[in-house]
Amino acid sequence: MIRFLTAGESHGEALTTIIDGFPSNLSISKDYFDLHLKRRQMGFGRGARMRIESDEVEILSGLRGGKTLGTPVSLLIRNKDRDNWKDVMDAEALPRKSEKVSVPRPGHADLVGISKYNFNDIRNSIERSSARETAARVAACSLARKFLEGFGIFIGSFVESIGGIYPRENYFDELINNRIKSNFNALSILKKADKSAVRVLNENHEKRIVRKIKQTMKKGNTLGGTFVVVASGVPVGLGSFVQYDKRIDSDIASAIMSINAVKAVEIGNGFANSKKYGSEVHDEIIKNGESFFRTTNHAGGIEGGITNGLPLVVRAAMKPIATLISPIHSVNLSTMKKVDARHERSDFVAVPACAVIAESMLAWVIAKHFLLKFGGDSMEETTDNFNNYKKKLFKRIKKNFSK
Ligand code: EPS
Repeated sequence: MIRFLTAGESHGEALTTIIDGFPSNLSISKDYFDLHLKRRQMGFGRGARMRIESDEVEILSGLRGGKTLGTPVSLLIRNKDRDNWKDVMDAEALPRKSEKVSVPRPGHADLVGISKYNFNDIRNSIERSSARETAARVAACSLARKFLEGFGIFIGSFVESIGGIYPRENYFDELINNRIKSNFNALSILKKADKSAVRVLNENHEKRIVRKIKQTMKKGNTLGGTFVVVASGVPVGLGSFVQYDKRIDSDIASAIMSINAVKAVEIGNGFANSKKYGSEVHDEIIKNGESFFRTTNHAGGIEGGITNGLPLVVRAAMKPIATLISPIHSVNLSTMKKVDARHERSDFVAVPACAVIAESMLAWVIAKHFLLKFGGDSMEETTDNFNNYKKKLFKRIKKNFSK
């Protein structure tokens, strides 16, 4: 079973992660980790922090000569902004008195954090609840992503809407309803989206969104949005219906919902399907040479908690950033009087980054289930297990049901 933990405060020394359980002999380079860290930092509408940071990993353990050893991989990402926060964030010296934060921002973890952990300074909540932590996740999940690529499994994403601005073309519907080509590769979506300042799939849509973000920034407000994550090349049989916690769909929902500010996750055409007839919703089964195929993918690639060989299609919604320059009301905890919520430097929009983080989390979940089914101690053993299954799958079904 693979697992990872992250550690680190937003303005502390660094973020770290320990990743455990990957087989030996998986090739990966520092450049690969850094590429996805860079992709996470993209997107028009981010705050000044993204001009300070240029995230890269320092590989501390678990690799030798560019290959995994099967031992825990540990990675470190330094916070460049740390130099500006030395007095406030020192691990030992007490922060200056004036730095104490006492006005919680509605929608952030400020009030719930100080309530739960019995803090006398909201900064103690802000630091770890910050989405800065997701840089460590993207680094950890890059190992999963690289692992999957070796088996022809690719993951991409695009932003579908920001601030309620959708494209004229319904790309999500195209993925779900139109004939999916068996050689469909999610990397083409990733590459197209990465060319856009807001990770959308067409220029006109990008212009409309950028205009809206600019207007929103002028007003001191923030925006959320929706994005779609796709995984192609996923084999039949990952996940299970035998227990609630073995279903891959529940793992995906949990992993993506765990990303800061994500408030809804939908697999396939989840919400729209609920309004239709069963005959309009379920994806007909067609024999296609030595395999089965579907011409639609309303189920988003999962039936009964198990992958069905079609691309995984997941849509999620991110709420607007909680830190507002033109604030709404809150309470000053020092005076208990009504005040404007405090503003501190933040992003105006982070939906493009959120989509990249969701790609990473999806990679993690797929890799987890892949290794549960095919995992060996080395990449070679894992590959043999996978190839053997793939080669025999259709033949076994045929044999089992032949009279
Ligand atoms: C964040 C607030 C901002 C964001 C940060 C998440 O940071 P700061 O308070 O330093 O301006 O930029 O995101 C990142 C630093 C990052 O790497 O994604 C928050 O409150 O969640």
